[in-house]
Amino acid sequence: MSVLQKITSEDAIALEDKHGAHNYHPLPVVLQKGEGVFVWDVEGKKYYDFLSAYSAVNQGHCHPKIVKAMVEQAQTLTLTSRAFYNNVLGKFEKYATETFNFDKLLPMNTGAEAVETALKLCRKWAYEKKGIAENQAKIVVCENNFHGRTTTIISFSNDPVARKNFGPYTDGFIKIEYDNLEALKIVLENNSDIAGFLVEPIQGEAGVYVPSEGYLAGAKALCEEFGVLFIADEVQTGIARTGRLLATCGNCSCADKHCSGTPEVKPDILILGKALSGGAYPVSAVLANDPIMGVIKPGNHGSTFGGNPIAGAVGMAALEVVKEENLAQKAFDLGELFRAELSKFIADCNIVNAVRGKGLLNAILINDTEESSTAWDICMALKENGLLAKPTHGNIIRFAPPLVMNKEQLLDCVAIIIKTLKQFEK
Ligand code: IF1
Repeated sequence: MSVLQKITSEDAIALEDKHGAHNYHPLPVVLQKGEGVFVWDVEGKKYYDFLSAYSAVNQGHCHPKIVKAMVEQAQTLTLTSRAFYNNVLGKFEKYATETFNFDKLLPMNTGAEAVETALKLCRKWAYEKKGIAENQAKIVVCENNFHGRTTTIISFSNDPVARKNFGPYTDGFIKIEYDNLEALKIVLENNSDIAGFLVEPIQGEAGVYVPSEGYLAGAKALCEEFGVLFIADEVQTGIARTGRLLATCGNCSCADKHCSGTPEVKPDILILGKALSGGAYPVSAVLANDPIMGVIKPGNHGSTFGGNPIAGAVGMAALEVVKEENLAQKAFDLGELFRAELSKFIADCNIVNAVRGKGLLNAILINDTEESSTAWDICMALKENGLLAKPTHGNIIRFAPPLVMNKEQLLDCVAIIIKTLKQFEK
């Protein structure tokens, strides 16, 4: 069967069911085309994409600038491995380190790989710079975190579905409550072998939990006080998704109102992925300054595809799009509008308890139990009404459209969402 051969949704689903591992439970829609904020299924039905591949497609599906960069590089040189230099990686590293204001970048492919890289970097820095005894370094993480699916990462997850029966687990992690500075202070005061604090600026998978104003700045200050590395996982919140270039507000044009003067919280280690490529290709990266990244020597870390020419070309194009189309400001403005419009509806409805988020990373809390199928049923009805979204946990639906959406399209989506929610009013 050639990939160009037409296939029905039913057949496509049956093929995956028969031949594919069942590690996902997708919404029953089979997509075959994407352009900007829209996707089409194999029967030709058009949808607004309100998930953006979990915030990887911030620049919109098949952005012409990104696709052009990918095709041209793919027709020239795809992969050299790092056994040799290539003519693209250095340019990408320069562009990205200047964009995010760090000395060095270590290129990887997936978000989880970048998180693993950051953990290794933090530990090595702890032994060689902070002087923690070998194999004693601890890294503090937060309850209800999501940082990927590798064995080490799920070792510090408290999601039983992601963790159970994948042991034995990697040691060296201490879990504390998210958005609780006192909990972080206590653990730092009572442990001299803490190497770092790994945190999501907004907990995405946990249900788009936005921490209290000042939490990130307070956590960074505690890390500085105790000589601990502040590690920001911006795989999902980065690249303009939350209305700023980074949710930790790294080096963006802070003159714009979208920054609203929020203090910059510069991480010691920054983790990027997903929209670093605009969803066209797996590109992730870890950024840090020389006193930290300098502990990495030849042979310490790497990957076959990490830093390949296509990744570099796509990464540069994806970041150029963010700047040229002012996507941080767009996400800020459209996010304000989205939450304002939904809040008006929520005030008088009984099916939704709240809307929360920053920029265009938002979620609604459905007025039903986590175990109920209501959030799923609402997403199925949204699909029928031409908009694709998916619950994160039980009764929470995440809404994260591409940042290239315009105001008319956003208001159209708000109307679809409200019309659909009304179908479920009790
Ligand atoms: C799935 C959601 C989950 C991430 C953060 C690292 C990674 C992710 C903050 C790893 C990945 C994806 C993975 C995907 C669903 C989605 C996700 F939160 F975005 F919705 F799972 F929680 N740090 N998030 O969000 O990056 O290795 O996937 O490139 O695994 O089901 P990755």
